[in-house]
Amino acid sequence: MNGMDQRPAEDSGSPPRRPRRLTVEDYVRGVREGQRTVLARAITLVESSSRLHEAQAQEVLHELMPHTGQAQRVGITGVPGVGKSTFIESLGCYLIGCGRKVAVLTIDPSSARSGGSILGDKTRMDRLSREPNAFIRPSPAGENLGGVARRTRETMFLCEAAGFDVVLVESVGVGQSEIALRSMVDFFLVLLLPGAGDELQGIKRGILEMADLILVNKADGENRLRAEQARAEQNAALQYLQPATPGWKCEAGLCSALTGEGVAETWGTIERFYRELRPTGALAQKRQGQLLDWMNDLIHSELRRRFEHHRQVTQRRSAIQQAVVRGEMTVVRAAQALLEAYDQGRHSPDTNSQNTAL
Ligand SMILES: Nc1nc2c(ncn2[C@@H]2O[C@H](COP(=O)(O)OP(=O)(O)OP(=O)(O)O)[C@@H](O)[C@H]2O)c(=O)[nH]1
Ligand SMILES: [Mg+2]
Repeated sequence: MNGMDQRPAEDSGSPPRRPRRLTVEDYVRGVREGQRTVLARAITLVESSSRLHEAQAQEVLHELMPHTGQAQRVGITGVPGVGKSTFIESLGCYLIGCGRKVAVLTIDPSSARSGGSILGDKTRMDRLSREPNAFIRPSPAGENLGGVARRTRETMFLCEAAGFDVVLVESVGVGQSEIALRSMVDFFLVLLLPGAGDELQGIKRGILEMADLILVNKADGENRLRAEQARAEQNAALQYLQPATPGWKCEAGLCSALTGEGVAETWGTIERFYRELRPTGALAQKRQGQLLDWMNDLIHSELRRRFEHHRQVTQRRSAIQQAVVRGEMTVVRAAQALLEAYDQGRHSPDTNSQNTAL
């Protein structure tokens, strides 16, 4: 591949005009050649909710599929302000220094509303954003987490096809976004603040149980001692947890994203993860499981959507609900009646079941 070509994919003649529409072949070639403009446009295509774009996006992704999968996929989560972006800046620059090509993505379902994270990340990742071998793409806009996570996942595939060999994904660390993140990366890194208890950090036990590595960040200055205590506590608690990734033992370490201390060691741990899990097939198995889970999730959410919007269902729903709350109908019969209404009307032309939201 030709490295990261910065030139626009279109003719650069002036005066500026609307960019030429790209064909599937244009997208595939441009992405494979590492043309950043084409990569950015391919991501925009993937993020589009227009049916027409969606069909083209799926064609592009299909063509690029054989060229995906070679990157190390690392997810980074933690409460707001723990230092995720600063850590990614530090790790990203370290990796660039090692000759790697680094893509940075985010899952942030709130970004459409606040717009803040985009601005924030641009400044937090100032050094990295100026590196020619780095590519930073903020979270796609989207009203629901499922949609946002799916776009991030497809963007990851595009970046891999464009030759990025490390993909770092940041999640906002609130709500369910870290669970979505966990389902698309190989290695899941949870950052903690020194000194604060789990409750204070809004970290649910479940998140720590999903971690492949826990890092107490901001282990600098007067925080150092508290950070060491927090690490010891985490290591003690980890003794009783099942490994998140079979065959891998999660440990707690220290780092300072600000000074860069612990960043190289962290990457050493991640490299060891790949060294140990690739040959056993555990990594391949994890990725295959993620793909199938994703497919099943899409089917389930689409089936739910179709049911919820189904005309016969919406027509009968209110009466059936009333009957349930008044104790006139058992819950099982009510559910059966609504499912029958769905089945009966499924093939009538006026239902919207043909309009998939996938
Ligand atoms: N002392 C110290 N400060 C840090 C460290 N890492 C990050 N910070 C500071 O903590 C603040 C938040 O850092 P971010 O990197 O934006 O945190 P984040 O987790 O990405 O935050 P959100 O994206 O808002 O969830 C910034 O002011 C950083 O400078 C560290 O290792 N030590
Ligand atoms: Mg951030």
